[in-house]
Amino acid sequence: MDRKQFLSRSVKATVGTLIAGPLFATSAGCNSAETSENDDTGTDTEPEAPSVQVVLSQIALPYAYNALEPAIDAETMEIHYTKHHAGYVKKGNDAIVEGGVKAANEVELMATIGQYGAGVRNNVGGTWNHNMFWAVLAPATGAQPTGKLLDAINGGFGSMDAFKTAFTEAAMKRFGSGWAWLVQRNGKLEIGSTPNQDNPLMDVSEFKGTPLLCLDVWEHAYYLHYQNKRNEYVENWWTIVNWDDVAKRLG
Ligand code: MN3
Repeated sequence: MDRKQFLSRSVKATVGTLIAGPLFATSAGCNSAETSENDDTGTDTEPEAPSVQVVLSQIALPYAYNALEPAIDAETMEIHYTKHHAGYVKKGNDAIVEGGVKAANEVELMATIGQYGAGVRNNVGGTWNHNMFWAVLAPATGAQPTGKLLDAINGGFGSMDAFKTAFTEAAMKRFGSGWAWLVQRNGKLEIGSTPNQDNPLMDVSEFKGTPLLCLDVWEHAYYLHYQNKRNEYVENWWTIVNWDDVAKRLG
């Protein structure tokens, strides 16, 4: 097909993708030019399958920077959200373009992330993990898990206290930077941790499952207020877990 036809098809494919998937911003992939060169029958009018590329975005913080005090101080929250997290989003989008990533959304990308470089893995993970982290936190209310979530925790770990002990241990034992996770896998709850910005949705992760709760144990998440005392950070963090959000993630 000639260039004019190609451009026309690309625009149609892009519009179709945007209508079909409003939750994810998309753009036509550059590779379709190469695959289209030998496809000039001149008779087909169907648009080619859209070649989509995920665009990362940062969720709006669902509360004020100081809303999680005293567990997490406002300055830490602001730097964490506007510098660290925003940085992963920007670098992730750059890495996606440079790496020629082809995936319709972040979850699909993480399932195939092993085929891309460290820039994609670290920054896509950093984007997704923090978006989840903000969502599973909320100003302290004293609320505790109830209903189906509480049953699952009791069934998986024996008691709420035993669950918190095991999760805290995973957070404390993660050497260096990383994340602690509660996941659901094959109908069961499991606790584990991942290094750097890996997560349990990644094909390269040794610990896999559907994330229900996550805890950032990078020093940037707590060092300003807690310095080296990760244990105090984790202990206070329990007071700001948004159990309603965690319960919604339970399958
Ligand atoms: Mn972080």
